[in-house]
Order: sequence, then structure tokens, then C-alpha cells
Amino acid sequence: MSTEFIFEQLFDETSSTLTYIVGDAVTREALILDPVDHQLERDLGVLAAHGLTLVLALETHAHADHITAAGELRRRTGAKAAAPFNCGIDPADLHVEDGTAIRVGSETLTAIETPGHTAGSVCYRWRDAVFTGDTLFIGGCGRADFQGGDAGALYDSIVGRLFTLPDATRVFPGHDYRSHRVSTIGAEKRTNPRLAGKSRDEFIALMAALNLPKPKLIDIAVPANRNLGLPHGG
Ligand SMILES: N[C@@H](CCC(=O)N[C@@H](CS)C(=O)NCC(=O)O)C(=O)O
Ligand SMILES: [Fe+2]
Repeated sequence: MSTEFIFEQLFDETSSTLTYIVGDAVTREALILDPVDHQLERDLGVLAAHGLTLVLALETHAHADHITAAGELRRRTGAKAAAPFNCGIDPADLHVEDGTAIRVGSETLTAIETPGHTAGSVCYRWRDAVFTGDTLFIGGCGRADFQGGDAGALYDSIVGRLFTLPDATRVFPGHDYRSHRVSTIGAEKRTNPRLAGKSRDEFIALMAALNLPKPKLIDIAVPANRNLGLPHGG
């Protein structure tokens, strides 16, 4: 593994989505994780500013609240698209499963299947960090009430998979609704109000009582995202 890498965390105000770019500073190849449709030009600009060639657009899950730019980035740049196997994103070039190693130059991301927010949700471990998608947020977690979501499975994914990573592992979530940007596994174990000191049953009860309104875009976004954000037939 080269020690030289490029890393960018980018925020979309409209959907509170965090998008990430990971690049190899030597080969200048890069991937983008969870890109948002209307941030396409921003993201191409960031890649160009670093002199990076996009080789992969990667998803943590089929999003319910915004549309991915993965398909359009593939069309514009020739990058491949990768998505979790269980998300129904059929046109992806690569379907990610537990343990799948995603290589970009000499950087490697390793997939961890973390069902719960959706049935197919995946997190990605990279160096001393983990990209947690909507499985684990800073001081919160994704909801579990649609797309095969399951609060018990979410608890098992967070506690059984993410919380068994080293405490110093940095946590980069897929959304943040309160201006947080990075945490650690150790800090989330100690202080995340959804999880710290909570039993599995208490977590399930807490999630069942959230009663959140459904995301405004869900009926448009989920079918679009299963087609990498492109219009069907497009
Ligand atoms: N108000 C937002 C809600 C977005 C939403 O529900 N986001 C999901 C992730 S796709 C979530 O897990 N939110 C957690 C929460 O709101 O506590 C919208 O309409 O888009
Ligand atoms: Fe989500």
C-alpha cells in the first residue's frame, strides 16, 4: 500500500449527504462513495483539481432521500459502478458482498455487510477508517422502517460488526444532520444515545417509537437509484 493518498469529504446541504473521494496519489486513480446527482459538477471539479481519474462510483445502499450520480458519472467518465449485492441495483458493474475488496490504485476498501437500515446496506473499511453509510451516524443511526429495514438486524450490524473494529477507527457517516463530520468507533460505543448502554430489545423499542415521516423523495429515489440514478431505459 502506498502511503500517499488523497481524501475528500464533501457535503450536500439539500440531503445532508456526505460524499467521499479516495484516491491514490501516485497512480491518480480515485473512487467516489455515495455521490449525489446535483453535485456532479462539484465532484468532477474536485477530481480535476486533484488531477484524479475516476475509476469507480461506489454505493453504500439504494438511497431513499436523494438520487445518486453514479450512473451519470459512469457515463461521463467511463468509471465503473459498484453497489451492494442485496440492494437490487442491477446495472452496477460490480456487486459487492461481505469481504469484497475494492481496489483503486494501491488503496483498498473492504466491504462489511451491515443489513438493518436497508436489507442490502454495506459499510466499507479503509485504512484506519470506516465509511458507515446510513448504518451508523455520529450520535445516531439510520432509520430501519423501509426497504427491508430491520432494527434488530441494524443493532447486530452496529454492535456485532462495527463496534468490533478497533476503538480508534475513524467513523465517516453517509449523512449528518447536525454538523458533525468524523467520530471514532470508541466514541460512538461510549456516547451514541441510540446504542450506549442499550440492550438489543431497548434499541428495537426506541427505533419503533421514532415515527419519522417518510423521506420526501422515496418513491422517486429508490427506483431511480436501483438504476444508478438514471431514468429507466436510460
Ligand atoms: N427529511 C428527510 C428524511 C431523510 C431520511 O429519512 N433519511 C434516512 C436516511 S435515507 C434516515 O435514516 N434518517 C435518520 C433520521 O432522520 O433520524 C427527507 O425527507 O429526505
Ligand atoms: Fe439511506
